Amino acid sequence: MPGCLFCAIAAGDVPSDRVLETDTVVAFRDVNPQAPVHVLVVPRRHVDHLHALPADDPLTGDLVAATQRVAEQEGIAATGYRVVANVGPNAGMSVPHLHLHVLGRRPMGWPPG
Ligand code: DGP
Repeated sequence: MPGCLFCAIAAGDVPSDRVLETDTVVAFRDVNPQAPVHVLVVPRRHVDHLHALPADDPLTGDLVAATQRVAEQEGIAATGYRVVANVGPNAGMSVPHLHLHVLGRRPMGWPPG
């Protein structure tokens, strides 16, 4: 989608610190990390947010698989990690392209802010 930051990152037109790429998904480090591991898992195809992704779309499974691979690669699968998908303004979504935050390597509080 023209003007979309994460479409541009997925296409390689904007640089990022990539940790994983597949045919359908890219994962890169968040520019403003909130934990020692903070990776964004992003579909190459533009989807506005999680609520706009049909549950039976194969991309749903691709995003889950990529998230699991990132956690394994980053060494946080055994100790635990958090996955966050902000959807819309009340959640504080700032980049309107579906992304999963994968956060780890520190204990986290609950409830989130
Ligand atoms: P959200 O608030 O859920 O929409 O999260 C957007 C995240 O994207 C936020 O944690 C900061 C990150 N971010 C914004 N711009 C860039 C960028 O240009 N590069 C990278 N790597 N991350 C970005």
